[in-house]
Order: sequence, then C-alpha cells, then structure tokens
Amino acid sequence: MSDVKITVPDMGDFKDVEIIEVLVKEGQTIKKNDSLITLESDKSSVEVPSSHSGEIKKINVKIGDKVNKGDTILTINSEVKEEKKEIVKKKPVEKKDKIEEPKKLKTPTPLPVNTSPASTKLASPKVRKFARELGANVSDIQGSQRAGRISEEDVKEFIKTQVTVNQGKVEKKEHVEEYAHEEFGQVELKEIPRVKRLSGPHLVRSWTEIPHVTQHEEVDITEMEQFRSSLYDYYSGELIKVTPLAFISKALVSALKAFPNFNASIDPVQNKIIYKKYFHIGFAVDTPHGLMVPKIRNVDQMSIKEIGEELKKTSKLCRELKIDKKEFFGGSMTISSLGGIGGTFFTPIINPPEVAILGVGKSFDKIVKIQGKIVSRKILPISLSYDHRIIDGAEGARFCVYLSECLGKDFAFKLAV
Ligand code: CAO
Repeated sequence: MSDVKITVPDMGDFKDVEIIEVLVKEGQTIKKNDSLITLESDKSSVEVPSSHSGEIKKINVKIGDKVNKGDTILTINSEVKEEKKEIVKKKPVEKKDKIEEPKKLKTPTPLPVNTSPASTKLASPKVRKFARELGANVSDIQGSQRAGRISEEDVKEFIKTQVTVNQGKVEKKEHVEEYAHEEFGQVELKEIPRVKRLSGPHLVRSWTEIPHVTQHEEVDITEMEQFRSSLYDYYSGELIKVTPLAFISKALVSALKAFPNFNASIDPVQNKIIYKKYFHIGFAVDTPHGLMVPKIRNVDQMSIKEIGEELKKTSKLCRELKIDKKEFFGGSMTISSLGGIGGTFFTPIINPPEVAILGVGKSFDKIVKIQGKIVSRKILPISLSYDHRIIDGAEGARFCVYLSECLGKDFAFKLAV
C-alpha cells in the first residue's frame, strides 16, 4: 500500500477549468477509471477518471475551484505501487442539443473519459450509445436508478416524451419560430444556466406525463402567527426567529400521516404504489444558479426550531453549490414557498417521483365575518397540486381541509400529535 497523488491530466487547451462536481468522498474505495470530478469549461464538460484503485485519503479540491494540469485532485492509499501514469484526453463535444460523435484524437488515450454536458450524468457507455443513436442527450434525461444513474428504460421513457407518432412515423417535436426574434429589434443570446438546463426536461416530463390538479385554499393562521412572533428562548430571553415554513412543514407531516396516498410514488414497472414510511420534505430553494429542491430528512422527528435551522443550513448549502447530489432525491412531498417574496396562489409543478406538491404564497390580512362579527384575520394562501392518477379530488380537498386545521386556531394541539 502506498500513497498516490492523482493530478489533473493534460487536457489540451483547457486552462483554469472549473470543478462542477466532486463525485467521490474521503474514505471511499474507488476502482481504476472511476470518475473523480467533473470539469466544465465554456466549451464542454469532462469527467476525470482515477488512474489507480484504492481508498481515498484526502480530497484536495472542492466544487467551484479552478484547476490546471498537474494540480492534485486527491490522494489515495493505493494497493498498486506503480501504475501507468494517467493520461487523460479531452473529447470535447460542442454544447449543442444534438450529440455528435467525438472527433478522432491525435494522441492515444488509454483512460476512458466521459465528456460533454452528458458526462455529468451517470450512465454506462452502452446506455450513452443507445441514447446517442436515438438522438437524445443524456444530460436531458432523468435517471431513475441509484444516485440518478440512467438506464435504457429511462432513455426510452424520455424519447416517448420527446416524440409524437404520426402515421407510424416517429417525429421529433421541434418548434421553429416563424420569424427570428432579431427581426423585431435588438436581442442578446446567453447560455441557459446549468441547473436550469438539467431541471428543464424534468419539469417538462412532470407537466406532460402527470395529470395535475391544483386546489387552492385560504388558511386562517392568525393564532399560529401570534404564537410564532412571540417565541422567546427560555434561557436567554432572545426572540426566536422561525419563518412560517417550519410550521407548515410540521403541519404537512401530520397531513401526510393522515393521508398516506400523498407520501407515495407510482412504480411504473410493477404498476404498483410505493408507500413511504419516512417523512423527508423537499423545499424549493431559489438560488442564483437556478431552482434546487433538497430534502430535509425525518421532519417528523424534528422540533419547529430544528426545522427552521435545517432550512437555513440546507438553503445556504444549495446557494453555495455545496449540497450533496443525493439530497435532491428520496423525498415524500415538496413545499414551494414564495411567501418570502410575495403573491398568493399559483400552480406548483409536481416533482416526480413524488405525487404532490404544496405551494405557499404570502400571508395577508383579510376582513371576514365570524359569528356575526367583522374581524381581521391573517390568511395564508396555499395551492396543492396532486397527481390525479392516484389522488382523487375528494381526497385532495380533504387533505387541504386537514392541513388548514393543522395550521388553524388549534395548531398547537394538532402539531403536537
Ligand atoms: N407569508 C408571509 N411572510 C413570509 C412567508 C409567508 N408565507 N414565508 C416567509 N415569510 C417571511 C419570513 O418570515 C421572513 O420574514 P423576516 O425577514 O421578517 O424574518 C421573510 O419572509 C423571508 O423568508 P425566507 O424566504 O428567507 O425564508 P423561508 O423559510 O420562508 O424560505 C426558502 C426559505 C429557502 C424556501 C426561500 O428562501 C426560497 O428560496 N424561496 C423561493 C422558493 C421558490 O423559488 N419556489 C418556486 C418554485 S417553482 O419555480
């Protein structure tokens, strides 16, 4: 066993390339050719493979670092004392919608390197080839396997969403504007940010494959808001700042316990419903890089204060691009809260494989008549979208009513359960 430094290989004209993904962790045992990091220049993406097998002792780089040839990526405790020096080649693929065959390289390339935006996705060479043959870009495909790996089935499903069958012929849907935008005035062309590029096809799939129903509700949160603004730390006497989202998360867990169909996923292969026994809530986080939806695990076991802290911590990790990719998977249901920004009702798009999503707007004061008296109440607008294949309208309405009760005047009793 000896320590081996794995360095950034010669990548031709790649200079100061940014690391967009670190695909391994310290302590992890890796095999030769396992991908270590993904580099992205303005032309292409490259996965750098390991030249040795062994256990990772130290990772010297992080997402966002800019690296050059010879920079140390990591040190591994290798079983093999001397292996062939790593030579990594670049097979840049232009960032186009269509995947093109990589150009022939001038120098021999002993290690396989995945390149192009597609390489940021996990998929076997066979699946990549299959996708290429069908004219699909694997970077557009959502993987259903462990860690988001793409299977042949995922490629087929993706193709189904991209084509229409016309008299037996398969045609790719491509809309071309009748007039170019420039014909109407000055325009500017920019790259679509990476996170948006990745989430776009996922949203299209959800919107086109899932029959969405959205139910809107005005929830009276007057008492909950009075309580929230009066939260003080027992020992320090300081005001505890928790946003309504922490209470809403807790209420959502109660509703998920009462309505298990909402904490479920459809298994299209076995044609069955998977009921989840855990309560991992996803949160839509607005970041400069685009929308991300990390999960907060086991929310049922957390206090409102803990949920508030976890929300802050997780959204910070997203905004700094330090969140682990796995945290975007394995959720029960998602909350998309625009309450900190403004607006009332909207149509949130379900985040598959989940079957429902809760949209939250900004609370407002409303004059209402209660028991013959005109009073002002604090109202929270919510919008619940659900998959009509497994949740029917009556259940959707009952879920909203239940959720409203959990946030209503008896919230303290309801949430304590
Ligand atoms: N009604 C009224 N006020 C609200 C509110 C609501 N529903 N929700 C939050 N607020 C208040 C908070 O109390 C806080 O007030 P103070 O500054 O006085 O403390 C302020 O708005 C800002 O809250 P926040 O947005 O920073 O915190 P949060 O816990 O509510 O949300 C997070 C955290 C990560 C969800 C949020 O920052 C975010 O990114 N939201 C955007 C989500 C999004 O883009 N969804 C759309 C997805 S579909 O494209």
